[in-house]
Amino acid sequence: MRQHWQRRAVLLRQALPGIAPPLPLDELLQLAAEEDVESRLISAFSGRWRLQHGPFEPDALPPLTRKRWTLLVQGVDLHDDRAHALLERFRFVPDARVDDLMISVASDGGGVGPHTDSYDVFLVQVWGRRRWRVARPRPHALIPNLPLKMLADFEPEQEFVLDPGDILYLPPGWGHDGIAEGPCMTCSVGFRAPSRHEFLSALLADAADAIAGADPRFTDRGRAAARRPGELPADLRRQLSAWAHDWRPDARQVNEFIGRFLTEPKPQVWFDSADLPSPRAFAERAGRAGLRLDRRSRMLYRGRQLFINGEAVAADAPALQWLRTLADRRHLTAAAAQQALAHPICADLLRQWCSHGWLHINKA
Ligand SMILES: [Mn+2]
Repeated sequence: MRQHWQRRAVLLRQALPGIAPPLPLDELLQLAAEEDVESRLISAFSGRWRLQHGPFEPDALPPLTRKRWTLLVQGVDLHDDRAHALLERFRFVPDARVDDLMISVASDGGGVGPHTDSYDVFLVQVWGRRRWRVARPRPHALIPNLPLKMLADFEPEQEFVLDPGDILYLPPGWGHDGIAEGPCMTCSVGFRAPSRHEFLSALLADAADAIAGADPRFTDRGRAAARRPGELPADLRRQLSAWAHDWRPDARQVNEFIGRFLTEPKPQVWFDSADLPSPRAFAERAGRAGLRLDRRSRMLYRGRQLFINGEAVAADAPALQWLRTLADRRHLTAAAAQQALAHPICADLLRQWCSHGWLHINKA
């Protein structure tokens, strides 16, 4: 991390020896047929680039024996525990920076063309071989009139052929072009890095909701009759300017918003809620089997603050200890769950989260 992260491309030969696709090809294709799964088909049949958006029925896809196409399935970790388990191997990067696992399957010669991305990526080869050509960041021109952003002037500096188990790391902005050598599957571990615009638009929208309560309105009792009706009144400008300049979120509000913002589930995420179990039944079952976070749950903490799926949570010190453990390990063993449930606040939160579908009792 210290030497390479966000600095340079690195090839990690056999970083995951013996790795297999996290889910078999037919199951990946089934996911691509689902409405709530984001998928794209990119083909370059007879040299013509084409982009299509899913869902795709499996028999609507070209056969793997036909050259030069690739199917990209986004956010597979949200839909499949095995894909989520692969993403979890990258927790040497903080959860707040991890985004998703994309899986691409390609026929011989398939790829998306030379391009750059705004985020770091680990490209994990899980089946077959792929040839990657990469180049350091520099200003690029794009090929006009294509459905994809493709570099017009890509000049590769390094070239690697990845076998299953090999990983290529690329920092943001590096030019790269991956071409399948025979049918292959690649998992892309993607990261998130908020931009100032993204963060401030969300913060300002949140702040706007927060100040909706007591809402003073401009008044101008006793105003003289207007002689120049087109002129912007000075008192109106002064009042609006004062509202703009006097508004400032305090540190507590900003810190709380940061935690909610960074744990906000993706728009397509749905949790399956269930009835709230009785405290006794819950304690008994969770204490026997242990607890695990749902793969879609995002949970972070900072000091005494705790956030889960876009909500800030208040907890006392003994509860916090176990909730932080849950955030770090994403599960509590039966023994740990028993101790956690001994704290009333902790027990109540965990029970609520189970009924929201954010947390599950392990299968005994
Ligand atoms: Mn890319």
